[in-house]
Amino acid sequence: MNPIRRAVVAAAAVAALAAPLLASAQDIKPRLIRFGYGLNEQSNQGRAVKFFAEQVEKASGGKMRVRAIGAAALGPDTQMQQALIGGAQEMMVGSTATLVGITKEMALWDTPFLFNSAKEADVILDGPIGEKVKARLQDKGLVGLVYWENGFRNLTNSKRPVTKLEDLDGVKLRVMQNNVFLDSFRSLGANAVPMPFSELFSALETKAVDGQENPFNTILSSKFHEVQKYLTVTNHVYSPWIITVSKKWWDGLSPAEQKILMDAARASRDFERKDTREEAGRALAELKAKGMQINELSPAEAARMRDRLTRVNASIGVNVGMDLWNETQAALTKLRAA
Ligand code: TF8
Repeated sequence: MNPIRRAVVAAAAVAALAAPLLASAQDIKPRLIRFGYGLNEQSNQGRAVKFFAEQVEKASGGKMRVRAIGAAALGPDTQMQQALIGGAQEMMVGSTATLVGITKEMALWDTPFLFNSAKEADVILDGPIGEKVKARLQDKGLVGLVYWENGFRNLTNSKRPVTKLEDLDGVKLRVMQNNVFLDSFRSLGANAVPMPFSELFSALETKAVDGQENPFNTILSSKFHEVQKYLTVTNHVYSPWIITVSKKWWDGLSPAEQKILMDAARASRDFERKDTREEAGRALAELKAKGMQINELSPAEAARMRDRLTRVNASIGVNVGMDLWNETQAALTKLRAA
């Protein structure tokens, strides 16, 4: 073999060896991912979006870049959802509760006292029932990747300590734009008003509303303690967040790119839940130190509230479908017996 021919053969051999590597590198194109969320950068949500962005950039060798846009700068959840459906935005994370207008099955997660613990939430959300509900987003133009923890929700207001049901009479309470929440708090006697989260702080500050309900983490990170005096530990519902992707955009990704996003989403879920639970563990003490007056409900009052709230359950079953409802109840019964 002459030297030139030898070099050509050697080069071909190298190329053949490198081929699979090259092919997979070509499967990952330069992409800019606009990832919107509603809380601020310093929140548990902001930290987890940052973690997700880092994972995606690392796994794609810097080709896929995530531009994290927090504090509802791209609009409240419902507006971002529409941008995803239309393909004007790639990704977001937000409450499942704001998706109910798009996918009615999401209302399952709004059921008061559905889960007794975060552990139960993890098992159901990450299991076949959570998958089934998530899959219903597909024909609406969205792809659901994973559930994160928003957390158990608690009540704050600026009027008076809520120690019994009657204390809620006439309290103007902001709720998420979701009928289960609206019905739940109306049935407790509050004057419930739906409002996007992005308008909440100033509504509390100007006393356009007296109160709201959210997990300890959010009460702290959104500085609601500056405009709310009283906090009642109610844990009335476990609220999930969900990462969603524009299906229009997702369908144009290669399997390698989709895998990078899915893997990063799973890793971010584990990071987020751990981080959120750690923060929730100390947030209550911090809120107290910042001047909030905190009370728990007596067992009798908690039972009265629970009774009122669970009256909405029958209508939730009808709305999400009795099969899904019964399957969930059966799974929880089994889980609690284990
Ligand atoms: C609410 C929710 C919000 C989240 C966030 C904007 O009260 O709990 O905190 O949906 O993603 O609106």
